[in-house]
Amino acid sequence: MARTRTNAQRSIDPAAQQMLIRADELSLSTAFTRAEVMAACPIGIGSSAGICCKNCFMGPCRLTKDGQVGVCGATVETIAARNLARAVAAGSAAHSDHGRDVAFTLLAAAEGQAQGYEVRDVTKLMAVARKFGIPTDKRAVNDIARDVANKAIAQFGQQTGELIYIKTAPKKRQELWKKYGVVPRGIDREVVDVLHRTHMGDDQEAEHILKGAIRCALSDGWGGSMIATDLSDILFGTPSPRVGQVNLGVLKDDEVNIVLHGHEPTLSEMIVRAAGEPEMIQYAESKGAKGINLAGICCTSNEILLRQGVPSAGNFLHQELALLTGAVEAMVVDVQCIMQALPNLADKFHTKFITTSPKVKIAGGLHMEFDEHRALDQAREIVKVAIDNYPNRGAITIPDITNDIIPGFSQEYINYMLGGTYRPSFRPLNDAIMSGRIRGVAADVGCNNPRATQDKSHEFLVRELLKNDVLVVQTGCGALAAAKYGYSVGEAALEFAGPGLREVCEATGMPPVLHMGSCVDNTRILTVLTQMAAEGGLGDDISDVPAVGLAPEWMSEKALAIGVYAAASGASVIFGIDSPVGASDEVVRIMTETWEKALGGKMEFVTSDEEMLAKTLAHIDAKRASLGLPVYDAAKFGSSGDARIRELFARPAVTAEALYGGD
Ligand code: SF4
Ligand code: MSK
Repeated sequence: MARTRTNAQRSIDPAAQQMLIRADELSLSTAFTRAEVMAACPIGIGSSAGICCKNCFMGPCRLTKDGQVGVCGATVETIAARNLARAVAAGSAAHSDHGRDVAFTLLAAAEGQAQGYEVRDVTKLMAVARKFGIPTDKRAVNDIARDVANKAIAQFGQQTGELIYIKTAPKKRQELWKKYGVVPRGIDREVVDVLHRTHMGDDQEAEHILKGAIRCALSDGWGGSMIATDLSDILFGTPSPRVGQVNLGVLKDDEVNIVLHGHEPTLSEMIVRAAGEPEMIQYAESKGAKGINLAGICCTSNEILLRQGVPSAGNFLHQELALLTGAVEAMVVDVQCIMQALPNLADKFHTKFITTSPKVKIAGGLHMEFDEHRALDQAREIVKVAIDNYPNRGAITIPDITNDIIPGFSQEYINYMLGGTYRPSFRPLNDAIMSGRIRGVAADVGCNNPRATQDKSHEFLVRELLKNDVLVVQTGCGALAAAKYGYSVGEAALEFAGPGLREVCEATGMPPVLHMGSCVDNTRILTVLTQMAAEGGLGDDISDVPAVGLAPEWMSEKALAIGVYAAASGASVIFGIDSPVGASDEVVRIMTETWEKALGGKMEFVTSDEEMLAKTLAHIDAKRASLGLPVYDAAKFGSSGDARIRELFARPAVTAEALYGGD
């Protein structure tokens, strides 16, 4: 297999590099090597080299020259906008369908039909019920939960009006959405609308097509994904910080290793429960193992890491690397981001590759279809398959590398952390930004992409942002990336943060990087930005807050949906890798200038990490200036807090003689 990059160019993660050496020894391919053999098609991407349309069978049409049009006459602008809109619809559909499944599980739990599930967070249930306009007074918890679930389910099929969560956005934002004509009516409707308008012979004006994409993306961010986050919190508990571990070293050489991969927390929560049962542990011991060890990959990992403390074996590009250890008895997958290469690779070892979603079957995998009505029994069956497989284990190679992470910064916890139970509030955060201790906020989120060096952009941006006193919030695989390099613990403030940010972290005890959850939990960031705007001092809309969204290593259509809803919510959004709309200057202009004028947010694609950083800081500083806040000054803060105490203690010890004289 042609090697075009060294392992250090493939990943900056030493654990990944070790496993890539192992893959070479065993002559096994991975996404890292396949990305080198399978050169990206510049026209397929939609870069400046050209663009391709496959929307009808008069084509496919490949437009590579100035002024060229497709057989139907479609222009580069139309095709670029249509391709992006279709990707946004697919991404929104995936997120939102996840939310739908969680809503049905909540309904089944409320009706006593879902084995093992119950309302674990009554406070959150009440808060969501209030948002949904559902009465709570003197009502049984399960009655309220049933109404909440039914109302959430109805959001998918709603045809007219607007989604409930739209009302939770800042007032000014709601007006902007109305004026621009992008208020989502129903979740499924907006996905269908985009698929319809982008069919051959329909919408053929770039800005208008992109309005459809915005409305669809908003139905994800302020609809399906928000339902997924809120209802998961109700069922499994609202996250709060706990110590966890990340990277391949979390796999155990003497225990049954079960790796949980995908996105939905429903079955994985039951597997966590089943694996902790004494009978299961005894059964594992009877097979010669010391116990049962669970580990996650991707966003299923984020879900069970932040609620159950289950360690993470890593982010997106670790899915194959985990199997290469030879130490995984079973990899259990649900939905999204699951590479088809996995069952073949599992076959080279003793690993059982188990698919569980009614929507996801992968040739070569063992399909054990999830049914929420008997989820706990199913979880036990899956755990048993893994245990039975332990004696079949061959040679193993587990990199001895892990890092601590403190996940679990839900919007509720951040509120509590800053103000305490007496006065939960975003005031201290707003004050810190207004004074300049914190320069602004950046969300570093999204995937890995084997076309780039794994984690390199995430690590660079997080490190440099912290140095520049920018508070970083994270979700998805970006969150797991930063944790691998030691950024997601309290101590990171002392080591990496600029002086002002460090002072705030010392005062509040928060890490300078806040892990807020999985991909659907980007909605937590929307909520936090809304609450910051409501708190006062940072304008009255999300677009006023000095904040930027970054997805430097994105690869999925879901990432595009997130980027579009964040931009439409008023954020400045910067994606790395390559631009899927680079073929059309007009579409680039619409997504930056037109969107910024209409909605206060924009979305751009930038390939250089340094440029992403420079643009982020420039945007934050520009927002500070328009709010009339003091110009950020790195030298102004940093002489209080623990740093000051350490400085004092570093002085020569004060002796009794010096204090009281010689007598
Ligand atoms: Fe070609 Fe138009 Fe058909 Fe697209 S819709 S494939 S541009 S003919
Ligand atoms: S899992 S969408 S690779 S972040 Fe959410 Fe990671 Fe991207 Fe999948």
